[in-house]
Amino acid sequence: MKKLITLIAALTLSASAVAEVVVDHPYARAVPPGQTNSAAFMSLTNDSNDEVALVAASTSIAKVVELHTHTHDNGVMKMRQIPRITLPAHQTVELQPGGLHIMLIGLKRNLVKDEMIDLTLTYNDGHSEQLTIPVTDIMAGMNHKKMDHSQMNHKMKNHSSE
Ligand SMILES: [Cu+2]
Repeated sequence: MKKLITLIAALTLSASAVAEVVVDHPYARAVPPGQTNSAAFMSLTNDSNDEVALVAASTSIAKVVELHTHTHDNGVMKMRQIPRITLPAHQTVELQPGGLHIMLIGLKRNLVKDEMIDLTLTYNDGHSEQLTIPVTDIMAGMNHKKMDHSQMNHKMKNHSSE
């Protein structure tokens, strides 16, 4: 009995030594035939006391997977690759259209709405997590987001000139 308790204690310890990142509502964007790139989104919550960073991702359905962010350059939204997505302790970081995302480059086949694909996330402490995520059609949501952004900028400019 004592041995069993020791074993459970050891297992609990080793689990908490690994970064505790909770993945919520992950999904990949469905793409029409002929389009070779897509992206995956999710929210990542770091439940540990230490900062963790997502440093790599991979999937069997794309040749290359990169971590990306968006920047606004004179009203034009551009994507660029970043080496890591930092997850501060006890905070949630959203990967969403128009912001941080996991870029799936060189799709080996179409991504069809409601299918499931594999995605592996690797963190800076060396541990990785294998996910199975759904494919979702999000085109309408993206257009709405762009409109909201332009209205926000306009209002902010008016304020500063008052
Ligand atoms: Cu991208």
